[in-house]
Parts: sequence; structure tokens; C-alpha cells
Amino acid sequence: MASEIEENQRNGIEMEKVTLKYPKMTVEEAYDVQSQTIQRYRDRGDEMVGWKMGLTSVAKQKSMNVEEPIYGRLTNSMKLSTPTLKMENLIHPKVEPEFAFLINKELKGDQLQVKDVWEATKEVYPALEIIDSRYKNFSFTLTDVIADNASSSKFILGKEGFPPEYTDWDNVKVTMFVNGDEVQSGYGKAVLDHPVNSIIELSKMLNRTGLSIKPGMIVLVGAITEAVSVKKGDYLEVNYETLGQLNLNVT
Ligand code: OOG
Ligand code: MG
Repeated sequence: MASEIEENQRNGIEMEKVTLKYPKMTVEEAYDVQSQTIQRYRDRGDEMVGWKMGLTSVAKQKSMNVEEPIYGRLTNSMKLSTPTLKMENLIHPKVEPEFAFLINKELKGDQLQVKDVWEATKEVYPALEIIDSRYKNFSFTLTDVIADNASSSKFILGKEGFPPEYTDWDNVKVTMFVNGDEVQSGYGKAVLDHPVNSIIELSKMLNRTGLSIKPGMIVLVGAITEAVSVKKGDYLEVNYETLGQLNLNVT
């Protein structure tokens, strides 16, 4: 399953849900498939650079018909270094405004407090995630989406990161424009009431299999608004108030 998923991720090929063949797959097994998929990226010389949380808002869980948060793995090859998204090898990408935490001290366990997370956070960046489920119609069950690395495809960070005390992250308003029209807006609190809670939740989930957030890792905390479908020729501007703006050209 991992080799099929890895190939479809790499080439942007649509596939049937894996649960059609393996309806009894457990969450643990799905994370194992995810881990083995990313091992195949590593075998090709790619490197893991962090984690992403997904489905961290009730609205997002409802719209995807899944009832709990999930995590995925981020690799170097997913990181965009220029604000250009090539449609080549993508299926039906959607863009989400997020925050990315840059962690500089290991975070591990299911007992973390807010203070522990902030002590281990070097900077927070405004960020965009591009998700691209490999499943037809962007439709999946919990275990399907976990096996497909939580729909991870690409991500891009803002030019500048900010120290934890810079602002109240739950009250930052994010507004997304596509081709000049406002399409979505939301506040940081859409992410589990406060983006910092997403890191606590991630650490808890990782701890079930003895994993942790390592120094130097980036964590995408989850979408602040609904994800927006994009197509070739689109131009996105995403405004993060005093944190600045992120742009993306879809080519
Ligand atoms: C799952 C990934 C969702 C987020 O930030 O909520 C996600 C999906 O909706 O395909 O990345
Ligand atoms: Mg996301």
C-alpha cells in the first residue's frame, strides 16, 4: 500500500480509497502506512523536516466528514522556496492559511503545558499549506486520509518568523483573496481555540508510538479557514494583519 501511495503522491495520480480494499484498517495501521510511505521518500534522498496537524477545527472536520484531528509528515521536497505552485503532478489542490511553529527543543509526551510549547518555540511563521488528496473527489475516511499522509502536498512559509510573545495568535485575523476577490477569512482561534493547543495535541498523538517533535522541526498547526480549490492562472494573496502577507501564483 505504501509503495502505491508514494508513487501516486509523487506523480499526482488519483486512486481509489484504500479502505475499499482494506475496510478494517485501523488508525495505527494507517499511520504505519504513512510512515512507510515517507521512508520511501527518504530512500530517494528526501528528508523529513516536520509535522502537520489537520482537521483541527470542528468546521473542517464536518466538511471532510471526519471526527478527529490527524497528523502528517512534512519533507524537504514539499517546501516551496518561491511563491509559485506548479499544477504539474498535482490532482485537485486546495490552499489553506496556517501558522507554522519552528521548534528548537524536543517536545515529547502527553503531559505538555502551554508554557512548555512556548519555551520550545523559536518563531511562528504565517504559512500556506497546499493539500492534494490522492483520493477521487477528495473523499476519504479517517484511515484513508491518514495513510495518504493527511493529504500533504506542498507548503510555504512567510519570509519572516515572529517570537511567541509577538502577538495573541488566537486573535490574528487571516483573509484570503483569489484573483482579487475575498474568498475566506478566519481567526487563529479556529485551530483548537488557540494554535498552541495543536502542538500539545500533536505531541500527545505522536507519543502513542513513541515519536516526538525534534529540535529544528516545523509544525503546521492546521487550517484557519476552509481550504480553497485553485487552478492554473490563479493568484492568491493572504493577509495576516501585522504578520504580513503571503502570495501564491498557480502556473
Ligand atoms: C485533510 C488535511 C487537512 C488541515 O489543515 O485541516 C489539513 C484534508 O482535508 O484533506 O491539512
Ligand atoms: Mg493543513
